[in-house]
Amino acid sequence: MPASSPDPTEEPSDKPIDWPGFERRSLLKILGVGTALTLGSGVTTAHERDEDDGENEQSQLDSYYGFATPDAGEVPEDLDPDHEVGLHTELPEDPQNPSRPPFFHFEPAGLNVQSGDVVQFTLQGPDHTITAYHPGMGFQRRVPEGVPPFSSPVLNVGGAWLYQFDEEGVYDLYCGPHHVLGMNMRIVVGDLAEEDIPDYVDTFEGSQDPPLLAPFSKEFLEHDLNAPSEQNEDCEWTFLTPQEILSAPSLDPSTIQNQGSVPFEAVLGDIDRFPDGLQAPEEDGETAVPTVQVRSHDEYGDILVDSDGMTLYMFAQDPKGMRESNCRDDCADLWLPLSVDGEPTAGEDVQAALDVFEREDGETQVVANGWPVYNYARDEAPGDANGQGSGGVWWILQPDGTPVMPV
Ligand SMILES: [Cu+2]
Repeated sequence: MPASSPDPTEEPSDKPIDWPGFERRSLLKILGVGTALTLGSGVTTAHERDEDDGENEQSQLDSYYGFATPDAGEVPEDLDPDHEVGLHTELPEDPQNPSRPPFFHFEPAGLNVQSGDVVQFTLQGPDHTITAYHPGMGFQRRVPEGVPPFSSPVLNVGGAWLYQFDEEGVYDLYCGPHHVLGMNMRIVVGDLAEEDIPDYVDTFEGSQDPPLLAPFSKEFLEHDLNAPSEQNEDCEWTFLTPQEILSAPSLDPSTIQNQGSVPFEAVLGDIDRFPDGLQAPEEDGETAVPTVQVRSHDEYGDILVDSDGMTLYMFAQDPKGMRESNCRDDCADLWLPLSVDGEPTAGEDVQAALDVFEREDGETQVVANGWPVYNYARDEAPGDANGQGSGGVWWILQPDGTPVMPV
């Protein structure tokens, strides 16, 4: 083989690439990760190549596209972010029966940085972007004059996006996929005097020319998604909106400057609909009524009742302490074994030791003082003890679990 021929084992990627500011390893990594990211980061370098002489080590941070990586652990060292913001997806505790909407949010939701600072946005949940409100994006400008319509690509979980904030002023940002669900944040760049704080128009109508660039009007966001209506009258909650987030007092630019950083929780605290913030509202179940409690009966004094206050009975033909029941089938239709999920709990003044066992029919049955306990189907309300003494074998119980029998 002639010495002048190219080495066939040489990979094409070993050719020198004359793009400034990129470690070759990072560049190759990025070029290999798919269309969306290549669009973001690839255009980054192409764009910067035109404007940058290559001296600036932060030239990887394009003013339109920033710098994206699928792995936050692989952020090039020379980018050295000054701040970090998380992008979160917080589902409600029980998504099948949600007590609040899913919260898609930035953390913190408000941040004060200095001109030239680099902010790293790190994805804790999937499918987010970091995008500026800008006519170029179909919205009215909510970033300083001269700032381009910047945006990250859509990012994966664990990915990161870095952007350098140069121009002083107030930057309102949104996540593309979750914009209409109120995924917004505000970054204040610099120490702004009161008169330098812009008063952004409180709409999200975007450019009116052409009107098609108004995808989400104030009316749509405030009314159709949020206002109580016939469609959502049964809902216990409606989604957050950009208005609610960005007009929250805790995201006032001077508040952000005073505090440096404002957590999402504080923003939620400003929104009346979510007084519990990120916490799920307290369920009644958390102060659950005990399985067995003591109730005062007019005739018999203190007796054991269930969590609804209904009288409990023991069956004299059950073997005490054997964790088994001799009341089956028809008997169990009239004398209802008290069942429980998990362990039975005792109310105040209950002295009987409680236990639970599995019946032959597979149900659980609570035991008090060694006696399996039952409700009586012909008791209708708390205080009824219609089964007392029935057949000479059914007896109500004292707080210590001793049967109440005639002397
Ligand atoms: Cu998002």
